[in-house]
Amino acid sequence: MSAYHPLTEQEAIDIARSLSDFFPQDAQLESREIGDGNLNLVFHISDPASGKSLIMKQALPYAKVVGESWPLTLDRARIESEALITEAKLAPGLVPQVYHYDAGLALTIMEDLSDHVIMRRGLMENGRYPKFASDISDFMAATLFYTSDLGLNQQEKKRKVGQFINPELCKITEDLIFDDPYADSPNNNFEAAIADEARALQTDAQLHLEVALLRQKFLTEAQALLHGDLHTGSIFITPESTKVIDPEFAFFGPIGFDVGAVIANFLLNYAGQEHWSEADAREDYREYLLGSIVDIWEQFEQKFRKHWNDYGVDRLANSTPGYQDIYMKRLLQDTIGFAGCKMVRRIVGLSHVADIDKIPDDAKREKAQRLALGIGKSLIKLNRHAESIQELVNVVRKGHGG
Ligand code: SR1
Ligand code: MG
Repeated sequence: MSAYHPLTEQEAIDIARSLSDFFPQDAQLESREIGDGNLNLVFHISDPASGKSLIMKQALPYAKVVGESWPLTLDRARIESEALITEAKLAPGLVPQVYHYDAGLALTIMEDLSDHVIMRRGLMENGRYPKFASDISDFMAATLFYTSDLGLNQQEKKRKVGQFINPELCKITEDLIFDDPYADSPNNNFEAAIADEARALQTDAQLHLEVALLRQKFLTEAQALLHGDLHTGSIFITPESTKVIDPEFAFFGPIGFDVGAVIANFLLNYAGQEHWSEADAREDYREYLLGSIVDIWEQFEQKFRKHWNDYGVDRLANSTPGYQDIYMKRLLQDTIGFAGCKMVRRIVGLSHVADIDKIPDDAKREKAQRLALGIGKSLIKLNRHAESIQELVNVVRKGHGG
């Protein structure tokens, strides 16, 4: 096992060469550090002659987005590589292939997906992805069902809960999503133009009650192995293919947290469509996004129920009339609540999304931020009362006077 130190581009090449048979012996390898996320180094290693390439992702011992003052466990690299291997078994073809994991260097070597684009970027360019709802619902239904007590032997599941204990990464979520936005926290980051809205979040007792209840679920409900950070920056996409990346936040938590993450990031992009000047084009794309959200939820629900009906392992859950319907309704409610929390944090919390931050016009950006906050708050307040995904759609339409 190698001793930990952050790699240079040249060292990444040396490691790539030592991988037996991946590159031709005499390859002239090129290396570029391309990491633009919040936490890690990412090296792209390629051989222009053979066209072969791979990705090396190395955890840093601190959060890159803040600096060395925020130390962070290297164990997240193990969690990520083990989650990717689990997900590849349950949802084949929907995650990058892991070639090698080096625990000492906190380094995962995996398939290069440069022929795909990061979905956040794709949606910002108003791309449409006809296979996405089907692919992401396949991914979520399989990974979440077969790691829950419904689809996995319960003794085995408890051992897996131990394997994926991830306290430091969970704390980031507990603070940045479920606490800071509702307090006068130094971690918060919002524009002066929406200071009134940001301050109002700190005194909204009805909102605080719902967020506290959702936070309790995140803290205590080991329902299934989550991806844990399933936003559109964690998805590589083409119109024909979907690959889910970056499960370093994986742990056993409430299923709605993953489903809500996907929906929240579609809605953040929805709010970001303020950048258009032609109303027809803007509303047309928004309809595409809303239609996708409904498809994602409906396909997820239908596939999760099918896994359950065909392969459920829990006798009482399988055979008790009404149980499955109550379970699925709670998943929908959790999904809506967590989606709302994830929208709010991206507007007033530490880490934002480009869909909104990159709108150059100040007034349009402010309008998008207020829209996202309004939708997020309404979803949080709706969550425990929701009966159908249509209620989420109604909240969104109402949010901008539709
Ligand atoms: C300090 S890390 C900030 C955010 O980046 C990740 O993608 C997670 O969403 C985390 O909350
Ligand atoms: Mg990430």
